[in-house]
Amino acid sequence: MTSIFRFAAVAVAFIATAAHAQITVKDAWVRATVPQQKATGAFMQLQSAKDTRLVSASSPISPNVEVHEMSMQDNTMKMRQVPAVELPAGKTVELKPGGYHVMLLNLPRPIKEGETVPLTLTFESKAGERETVEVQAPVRPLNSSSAPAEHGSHGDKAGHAH
Ligand SMILES: [Cu+2]
Repeated sequence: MTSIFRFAAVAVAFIATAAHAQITVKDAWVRATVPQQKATGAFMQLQSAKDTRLVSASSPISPNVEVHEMSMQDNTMKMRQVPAVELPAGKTVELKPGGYHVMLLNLPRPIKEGETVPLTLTFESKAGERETVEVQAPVRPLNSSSAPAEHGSHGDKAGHAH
């Protein structure tokens, strides 16, 4: 069962792989949002045959798309915009929850599981050559990640009753 499922997942990954010879995008996905949530992240694995860097991204579903990095600082998850994500030749760089991600901001509507989000990624080489890669990223549910579990309602309140 597991191997069949895995095979299906690989097939999807191949379809999602950009057709460009130099840069490969695998396993792209976007995290679903809940109503009122105006931003979400897109995640993927990037690999390039030559040194390059991811400098920007865009999507028809969001007027503001930024490249972000999340990191732990003083026990708090901090998120900031970065000018680029370096892609050393041949090395797989993962955009994942808790690390680099493509941030989709000011969403006009919720993004639901089962949708596909088109993304255009722009890469720039050291020589300043730009190229774009189109990706169709499926939307996955909110809880599908290896991100730290959110702290919900922990039963920390020990009662004072006897
Ligand atoms: Cu972000």
